[in-house]
Amino acid sequence: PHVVLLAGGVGGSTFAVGLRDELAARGGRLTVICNTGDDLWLSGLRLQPDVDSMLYALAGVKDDAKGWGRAGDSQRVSGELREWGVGWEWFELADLDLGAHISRTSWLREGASVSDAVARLQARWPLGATLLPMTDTEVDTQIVLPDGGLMHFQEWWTRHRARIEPVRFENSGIDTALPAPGVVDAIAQADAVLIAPSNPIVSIGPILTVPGIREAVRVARGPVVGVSPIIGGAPVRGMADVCLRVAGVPCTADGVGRHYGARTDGGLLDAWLIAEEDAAVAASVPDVDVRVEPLWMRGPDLTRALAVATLRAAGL
Ligand code: GDP
Ligand code: FO1
Ligand code: CA
Repeated sequence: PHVVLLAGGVGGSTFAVGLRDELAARGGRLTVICNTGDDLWLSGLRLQPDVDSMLYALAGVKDDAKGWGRAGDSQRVSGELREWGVGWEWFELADLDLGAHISRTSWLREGASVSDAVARLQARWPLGATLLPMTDTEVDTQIVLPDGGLMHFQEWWTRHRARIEPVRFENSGIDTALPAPGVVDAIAQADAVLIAPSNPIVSIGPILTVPGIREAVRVARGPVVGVSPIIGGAPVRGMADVCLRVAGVPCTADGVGRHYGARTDGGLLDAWLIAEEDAAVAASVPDVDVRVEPLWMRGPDLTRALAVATLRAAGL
């Protein structure tokens, strides 16, 4: 089967590896549509945190302890940058990772599209999956501050650890952005469309806001199945609790399920996977096949089992 996954960085890429392995064992195919809302310009370089997390995870070179960046990376260059006051002092730009940023930026400056750059980055490794950015347009996520000012999502998270309460999130220019080449076709032709256990607001939110993508998922031929990133009423890691509060969505597994909504009722989901911890309190999501499965991705075996359960919910 051909499966499409909508995903962000840390949670999304962990799930993607298990899914890729399971599909490979079945002779299937995976296309990952990745959030680019986290992307930013820093020190003259274009960074794509979620794309890079996905790339490194699928390539098997991710730092699994951190959940992002390259395994065994070093900090020689950033020590030099710090001496000159270049970059954000709180933001890690490690040496091997910088190789990707410099390569990407040089391709973009030569006129390549974001899709071209993502294709060239992944051509280095046999990922066993096709990685597509959601759009080629720059739609970097900003938080709107109480005084009306803007701050890039990465600064809000990595510097302030989400302790400033945003008024809302904004992706300037997204209303006129187009889905990246191949995105809509992949969704339309997939045997299943899966929504990773990723941040619903700042990872999956921007993907679905690119004009045409939500509609493509709604009318997709295959079933649409989501996995809750919320377990026991809390995010496993990250700041999804703050993001959900800002968006007015309850930080519960069924709250997120209702936020995505039933496909039969103008929403996206045919099935929704929640954890045992949430089964008792989950008021269920109307018109969605809500299934209780182990959602903790603690190690490759559990992650693979979650991929199997998700495919099963999609009838595969
Ligand atoms: P980010 O872009 O790096 O923030 O990563 P994602 O948006 O792809 O994923 C972040 C979400 O992954 C968080 O909301 C976590 O709750 C969720 N997450 C992390 N580990 C797990 C896990 O083991 N199981 C589930 N169900 N969700 C997880
Ligand atoms: N996360 C941090 O918490 N601190 C960092 O200094 C940091 C640097 C960084 C550099 C490149 C990259 O691709 C990712 C990086 N991340 C860092 C991870 C990333 O900012 C976030 O975990 C996710 O984007 C949250 O959605
Ligand atoms: Ca992210």
